[in-house]
Amino acid sequence: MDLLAKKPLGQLKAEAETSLLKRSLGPWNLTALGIGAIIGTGIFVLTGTTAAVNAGPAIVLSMIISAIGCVFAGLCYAEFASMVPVAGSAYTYAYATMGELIAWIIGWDLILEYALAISTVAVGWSGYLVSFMHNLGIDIPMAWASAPTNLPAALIVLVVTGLLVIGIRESANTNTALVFIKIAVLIVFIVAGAGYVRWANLTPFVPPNTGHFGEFGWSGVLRGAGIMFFAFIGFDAVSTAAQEAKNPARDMPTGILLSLGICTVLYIGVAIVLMGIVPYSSLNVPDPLAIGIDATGLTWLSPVVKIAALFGLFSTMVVNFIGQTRVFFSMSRDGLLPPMFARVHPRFRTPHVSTMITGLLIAIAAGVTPITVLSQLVSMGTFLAFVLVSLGIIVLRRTAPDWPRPFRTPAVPLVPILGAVFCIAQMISLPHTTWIRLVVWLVVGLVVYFAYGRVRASQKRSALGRVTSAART
Ligand code: ALA
Repeated sequence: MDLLAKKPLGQLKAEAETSLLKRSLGPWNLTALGIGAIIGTGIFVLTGTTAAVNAGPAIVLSMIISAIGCVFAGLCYAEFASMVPVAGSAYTYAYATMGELIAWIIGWDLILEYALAISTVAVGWSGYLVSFMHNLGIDIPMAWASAPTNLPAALIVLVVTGLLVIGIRESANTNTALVFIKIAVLIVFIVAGAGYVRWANLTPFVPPNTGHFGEFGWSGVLRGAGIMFFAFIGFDAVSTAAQEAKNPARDMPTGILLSLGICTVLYIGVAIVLMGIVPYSSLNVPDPLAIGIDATGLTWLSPVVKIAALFGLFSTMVVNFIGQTRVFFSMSRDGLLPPMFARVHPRFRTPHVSTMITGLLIAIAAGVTPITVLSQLVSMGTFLAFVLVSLGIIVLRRTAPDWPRPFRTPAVPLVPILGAVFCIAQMISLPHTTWIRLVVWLVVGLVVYFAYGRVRASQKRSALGRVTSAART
């Protein structure tokens, strides 16, 4: 049946071998790529807003819950990435192993994960820009820098789009430099702020529930985990670069797990220090880390943190954008999206049409939507993709036991089950409105699939089949 049609392994290998992309990335480049995608608006903005509204100082526990779920899912991702080391992330793995419909759902979900994450990061960028300009004596009116007219957010997306069209992605070194800046600023924040932590700010560690689910208390901790999950999203972007990895079987799992581990340690450090420096209730602002630094009185550090945040968030957008265009490239090549998404510019060698269309939509979303709506929908969509990836590992151990697995997820089925359970628990903690938005998104996706992708993809498969059998005779 079409819905269960799988992409043949031979075709995947041929695509990997004929790829124009160079195999130049080692384990450190891949880890840097992961960190580049992970550290962003989550830690720079949501840590503060989520502590103020949902979890209080116990945001630290929220982060730990979220990180544990990510490690389980990351171990499953790593097995997939080593089995199917070609570009396209979870979408490609699913197409090779679980059939077209699940692949489509995951690919459609990844649009939420990557594209909408860029909008979210752009809103975070806008918050730090306003804050930095204030230091320079220029006050950008909030009416222009918040939904539904967040002009800096929309404009920065257009700048990133332009750079990607002309091919900024060539520079892995720039990414590595920006990653160092991001890591450095978080470490400086921890070290400089540690001396100003006051225990009074950290107690009560779990503020009492207000009577509403998700507003402090343990339900607040869980909802905090669901929201802070956004901060960890991105480690799977490593898997979109599988085709450029020198030794994907070994380096993909390393890149995924190491980037996740480094970010988790940094996040927990930042959260403890931030919660200790200022009362959590004062952090429902667009630039919480800056508020934390201002409270220490280290005036020289404040602009440094803001500039580093601006550069750091910029790089997060670039890396996620590249991930998005690669997923679109794979989906289009398979016939599930129109061919223009796989068109490559003759001179720039970038998927320029796909980049421009996506960039425009991302800019609009960034300009008109509040950060809470965006970030929660990104988390929700990504949770669903992670649940499918985790369960997929269990299914595949049964249906394709002989497929080579250079990296094996440990303790199957326990680890994938725990991955799915952690993700589902955090999904349940998110508000109903976010669920409704996810369902609407999925319904739109299914309409597109049944009206367009299913027919086109099956035509493409039979054309490929004819070519293959003609070649054999
Ligand atoms: N994890 C990324 C961020 O926090 C998406 O911005």
